[in-house]
Amino acid sequence: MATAATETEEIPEIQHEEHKQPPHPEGPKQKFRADYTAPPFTVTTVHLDFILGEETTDVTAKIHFVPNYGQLAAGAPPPPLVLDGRKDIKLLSVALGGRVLGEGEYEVSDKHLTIKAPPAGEFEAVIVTQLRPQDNSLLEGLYKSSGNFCTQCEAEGFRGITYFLDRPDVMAKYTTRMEADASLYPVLLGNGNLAESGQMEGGRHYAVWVDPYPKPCYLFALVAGKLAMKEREYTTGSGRKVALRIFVQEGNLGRVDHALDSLVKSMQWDEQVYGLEYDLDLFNIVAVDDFNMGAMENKSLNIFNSRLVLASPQTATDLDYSRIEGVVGHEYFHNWTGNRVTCRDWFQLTLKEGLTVFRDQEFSADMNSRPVKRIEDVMMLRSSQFTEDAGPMAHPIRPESYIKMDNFYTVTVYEKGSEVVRLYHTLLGAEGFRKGMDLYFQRHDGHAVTCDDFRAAMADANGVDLEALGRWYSQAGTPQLHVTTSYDAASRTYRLHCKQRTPPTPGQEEKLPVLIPIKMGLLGPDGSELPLKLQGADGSVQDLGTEGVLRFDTPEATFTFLEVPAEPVPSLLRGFSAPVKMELEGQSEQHLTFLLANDADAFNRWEAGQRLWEAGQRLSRKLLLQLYAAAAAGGGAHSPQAVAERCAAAGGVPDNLVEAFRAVLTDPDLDGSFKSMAVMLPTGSELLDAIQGGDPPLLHHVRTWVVRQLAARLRPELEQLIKDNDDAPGTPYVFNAAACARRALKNRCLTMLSTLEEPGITAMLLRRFNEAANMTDEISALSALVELAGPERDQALQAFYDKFKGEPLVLLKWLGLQATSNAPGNLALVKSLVDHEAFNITNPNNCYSLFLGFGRSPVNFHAADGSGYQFMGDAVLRVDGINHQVAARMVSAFTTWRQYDTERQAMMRAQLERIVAHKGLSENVFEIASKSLK
Ligand code: B3K
Ligand code: ZN
Repeated sequence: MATAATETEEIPEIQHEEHKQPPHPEGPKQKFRADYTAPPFTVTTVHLDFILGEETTDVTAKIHFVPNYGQLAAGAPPPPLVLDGRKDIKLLSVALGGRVLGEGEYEVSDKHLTIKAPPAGEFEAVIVTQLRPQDNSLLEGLYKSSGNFCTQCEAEGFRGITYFLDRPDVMAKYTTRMEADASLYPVLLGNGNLAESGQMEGGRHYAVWVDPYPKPCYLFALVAGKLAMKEREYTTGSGRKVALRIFVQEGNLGRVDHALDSLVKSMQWDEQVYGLEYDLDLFNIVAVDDFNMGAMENKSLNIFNSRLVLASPQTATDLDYSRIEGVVGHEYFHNWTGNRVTCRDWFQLTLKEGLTVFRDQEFSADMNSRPVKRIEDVMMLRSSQFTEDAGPMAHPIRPESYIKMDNFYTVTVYEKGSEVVRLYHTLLGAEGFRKGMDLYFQRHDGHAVTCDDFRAAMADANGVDLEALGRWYSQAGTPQLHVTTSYDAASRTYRLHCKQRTPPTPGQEEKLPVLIPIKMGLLGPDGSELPLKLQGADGSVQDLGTEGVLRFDTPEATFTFLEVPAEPVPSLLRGFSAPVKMELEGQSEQHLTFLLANDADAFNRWEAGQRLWEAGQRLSRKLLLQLYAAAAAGGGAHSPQAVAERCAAAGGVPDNLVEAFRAVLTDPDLDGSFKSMAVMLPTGSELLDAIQGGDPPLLHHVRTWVVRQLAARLRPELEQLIKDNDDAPGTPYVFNAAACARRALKNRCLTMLSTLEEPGITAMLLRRFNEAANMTDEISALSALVELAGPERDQALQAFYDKFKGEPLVLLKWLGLQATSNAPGNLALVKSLVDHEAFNITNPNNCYSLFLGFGRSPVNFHAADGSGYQFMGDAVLRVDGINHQVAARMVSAFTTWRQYDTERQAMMRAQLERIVAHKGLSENVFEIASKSLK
């Protein structure tokens, strides 16, 4: 690779569209939500004709334009028609009203086709473009995956197919004709219904698909290839028969049943809960190996990353099974929340994504264990979204600006967006929420709308004012809720004093209070729920029953409850009723134990357990930080041995911490999934939050040492739990909450024991690895072995590779495990994997497993000599030359650079600067890297 110096140029400034004249007219530009204007033209129909070929693919787009620019002044010509495009598409011709335009009548640039003088009134344009899908490594627009043609158009990929008004508020009816070689591409799929198909001369064939529903171009899709199919029939509540078809590569047909089952369950659930039926006779899912993200909800032709379709007990883990169920549901639910009602502009993305994540979370909760699902979602929110909200990329769920929209498919827009939808549900109740949804569809079916329209539908359907929820859409940052309580025995009055504050985030120094619905109850001394008599501002008394939702929307407020017979134990923020960080002052260990035993709300029972455990965790965190300080104070080499000696000299692990772990592990009333989560030490990133200028490898060694001490002292309990949760030989794999809990707990115990690095335990792991009856157990044993030095590690990795050589999805796990390993000097292995026959740098899943996996290794990514950073910086630039979206995700490994010690900060910063200065950098990577540096 050439040196940075020869490849650099001045760091370009971000240009503000319409706000500043850019030096490079088509360079990186910020787009602002406030600048939205309706399109000057709309489109009613689009006829696309694809001649799919091995060298080139020609696309003829017949587009019917309708003026939307309003009344023209007398004699004034219509405005120019500016269509979006991409530099890798070749314009062959453009005709208006049947007349081919001459060169002076239009202009083509890297990003646009401008028709200078369109006719007044409606007109038809015929645009012919030529594409080379086989060279399209961006995987946006039309491209090839495993020899098959497929598309990805959200957010702005359609402009890579033809010149168009590529924005979601332009909705049209599409007809797609495609022709291709019949033996290479026997399956031809499009949106809507198959209207016609037939054979042609020269061994070619064609198909015409007609989609009766108007849609934005980001929902357009096409697939042509050699695919096997499995079908099931579904009958909707009103009697419509729908063919459900999943298309996969030949040989994978035996692995689609779980996805098909999940689809049927999703369809039934949407009918039961929202009264929403599917609206066509056909629903297709196609699995492709090369895909930038998880899946895409194209109208009636969902395209999925194959890792979210294919599952068998031998190749997929419990986590894979549960993700497939959730994502199949998510994409199906988009048919109404996203497709029938879509977004006016991309700033409104959370309108469809936040709402659809909420719907898929509720679906999974109904299919499995509701409390466990809620706990998992909240854990994820706290670990990823709260971090994003506190870092340089913090943005509101409805962002105010972006350079590349693809960078805003974030945990904030999706997961926090879902929490905001949940606020409506909490405030209005299930029935009120359903009324709101009904009105939303009644008003907006077939239209492209905004988050404000959603809020208005919810408010109007229920006759309530929901303006106060507006700030959740415009403010970034996680609100902090601080609660103190007081009880006056004489007047039998109980008060909750609440304060809120949202911390400043980049570009948003001042914050205003948000509406926080606090779902709550009060528990009497015997554990029963007390009646809630809330005093109003005017002195009136509101009877809330035994559970109420307090509306807290000011900087401070006091909620007063009357006729409270004795000081109660409060149960606040039930079900995690708002995405905030709550601190309840004076919440004692006794209160937590009492809530754990008595709270009527299952989530809060777990939360009490967590907080109780957090008391232990605080203890362990304190311990870890103390040991970290002791190990760091020694200076010099930070080898695992040196760290162990210093930690032992600093006092080791105290008995009360060991007892806290023992109590959780041996409690017969606790669920296995809960136990497996509860015995985990705080994560490295959580701990780094509490350390000024942390040293990740050192922290890792301290943490590993503590786990080893715990494993040694809890060995009998761990061994007993493994025995209790092991399946008898020959037990068939089932995917359900109980079976997953057994596997989760058993495997957690095995992982803890593996840190002892005893020959007997290592041999036992190797035996379990060899004899594993399902992928969940097999990969768990392999992960533990990969962290150990010695022949068993290499033996197991080789055996796994030999066994799954022909299984690209399973090899992703193999790549990921090795990349993430903290084995000393593992970078050399990772570098060799880049050149391994199993690794394919043009495949996004491969890059995510290898490069993002490597970025998760505290030891090797954060190596003191900067070699890990240099490797990742090189990899970002190399991948950016292939696929911008994948490279942008990789660069996020550097965005937390301010958390680390001075030397690491300087080295990570230098990589970000090198990346930003790289000539020919994509806008995607430029946006993330430059924003992280600010
Ligand atoms: N809507 C797609 C995501 C598209 C991402 C574009 N970069 C999947 C989903 O959320 O359902
Ligand atoms: Zn989605």
